[in-house]
Amino acid sequence: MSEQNKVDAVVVGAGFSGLYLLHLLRKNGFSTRVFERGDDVGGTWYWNRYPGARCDVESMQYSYSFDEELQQEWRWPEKYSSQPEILAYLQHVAERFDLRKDITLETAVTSAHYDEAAKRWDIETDTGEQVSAQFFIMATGCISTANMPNIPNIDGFTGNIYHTGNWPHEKIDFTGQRVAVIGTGSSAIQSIPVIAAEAAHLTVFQRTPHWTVPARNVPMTDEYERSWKDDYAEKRANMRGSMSGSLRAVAPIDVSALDVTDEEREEAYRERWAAGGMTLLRSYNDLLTSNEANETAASWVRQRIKATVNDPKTAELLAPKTYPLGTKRLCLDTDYYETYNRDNVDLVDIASAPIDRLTATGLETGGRTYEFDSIVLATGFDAMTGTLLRVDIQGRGGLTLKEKWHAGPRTYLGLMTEGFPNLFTITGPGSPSVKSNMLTSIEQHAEWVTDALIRLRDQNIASMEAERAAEDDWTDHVQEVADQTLFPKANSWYMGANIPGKPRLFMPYLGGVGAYRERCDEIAAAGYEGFRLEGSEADAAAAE
Ligand code: N01
Repeated sequence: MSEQNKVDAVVVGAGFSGLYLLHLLRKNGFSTRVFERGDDVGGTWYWNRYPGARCDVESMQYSYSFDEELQQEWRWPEKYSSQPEILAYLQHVAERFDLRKDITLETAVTSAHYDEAAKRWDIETDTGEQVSAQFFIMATGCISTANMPNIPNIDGFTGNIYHTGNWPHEKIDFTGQRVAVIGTGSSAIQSIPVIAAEAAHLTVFQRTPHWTVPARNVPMTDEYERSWKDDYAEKRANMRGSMSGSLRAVAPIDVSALDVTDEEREEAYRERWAAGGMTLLRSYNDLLTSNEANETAASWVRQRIKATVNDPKTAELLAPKTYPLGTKRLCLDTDYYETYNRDNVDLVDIASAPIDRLTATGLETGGRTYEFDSIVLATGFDAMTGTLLRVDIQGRGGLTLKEKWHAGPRTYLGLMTEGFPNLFTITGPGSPSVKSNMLTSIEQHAEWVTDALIRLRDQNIASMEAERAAEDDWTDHVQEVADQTLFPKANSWYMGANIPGKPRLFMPYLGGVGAYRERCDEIAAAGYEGFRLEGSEADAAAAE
């Protein structure tokens, strides 16, 4: 096997996680290869190019913090960056840190089998390449496998059909077209106003209304940029120690929503609605733990919907009623509700009558046939585990990750799983991941894993593996924390509930980014408590 094919680490994915890992591992002397299935770097921001795609975490916070010059020099044009802007940033990072030479594009890892005797991973790609690596790191993101809905005759539609998570690279021009959007999650809520402005007619098919609040995106001002850049060190430190990995525009009020007067609540919700962003969800300390408290905010938002949407029937359909505010991922929008006041936009409820089938020229539902030129599937992702389980990963004794996780993912800290030594998952299930600012969590994971690898090398340790007891305790802890909240009440992708047959359990860790980081650091400081560390077979034989 050539030197190029025998490396210290293989990383899968060249998005935010993979790029930073490559930088860190190489800097610390680990030979590393990154495989990326896209034909460029960018991960999520390479694939999700749908109209209106934009990050709903502020750019000053949704950016790398590891390089002071980079964070000072890079200029974000808007408060919330659009997909092309974020992709350009990632391409810049790849060039700036000379990362491309170790990234193999248009190449998906198809299998990774652990060789117990050699304590190494044998990895294969869809281009037939075979690589041996001591460490195998899945940096594949949490929402990277598109969910294709099982609508009958989906291949029978002869018009254009797109999935938001796998959007063509050329501009799609909907001018003059009759367009359908299926789904009303974050991707739909961002794309609907943009498509509506272009298309002759847009019909939105909604199964469940999602909660959305205004983003209030604005051009970046010099003053705002300076307020971050002048104080980045402290602000980033506060982000790392915070609950969500980001700082809120308006501070949370640390009392119950039920312990204030109606007027105070009205004032608090109004202020946060005006400020925009996720901040409304943290107005009071029990909005995500008490049904009654949550309902005060939920009914307030329903009133906003009614006040915005002219047609009462449409407004009623758009108002979520079946799950608490924020327990499916809260969406951030620009003129979402206003879009339903346009003459060329209709909303069709498919909760009461599902889509029966696609036809060659449209779709049938509720006894009616609709004709379209283009259909946009905004139907989400097989989140958190879908991409990990798509790869044939076999650990000790030939156990597959699919078998191991048949009843749901089991991890220690979301970083490792027992039976799969030297396999790390970046922002894996059981870590704060999607319940945090991904950038804060990605940097923490990449740094923790790199530190662990350095320690293993320094101490001549060949393999690291989660212990069963530690994994069981952590997996139980993740569920216990989730069960103290309202999150399990929603049929969300956090719960795996959007994918037929997927085990239903809450996958991200809700204990908070700061507390989680502390726990990871304590565990490392205690000599990787809960992990089994083993020398090589050769060392063991020599010691006998
Ligand atoms: O996917 P979703 P998404 N028939 O799963 C519907 C992140 N993100 O791509 O709710 C009919 O949220 C489904 O209906 P229901 C963010 O974390 C971030 O929008 O299951 N409908 C739902 O309405 C987000 O949460 C950003 O009843 C079907 C929709 O499709 C995550 O990605 C932007 C169906 C899917 O909504 C995923 O968001 C975009 C079927 N068979 C995304 N199957 C930003 O940073 C599914 N649906 C801004």
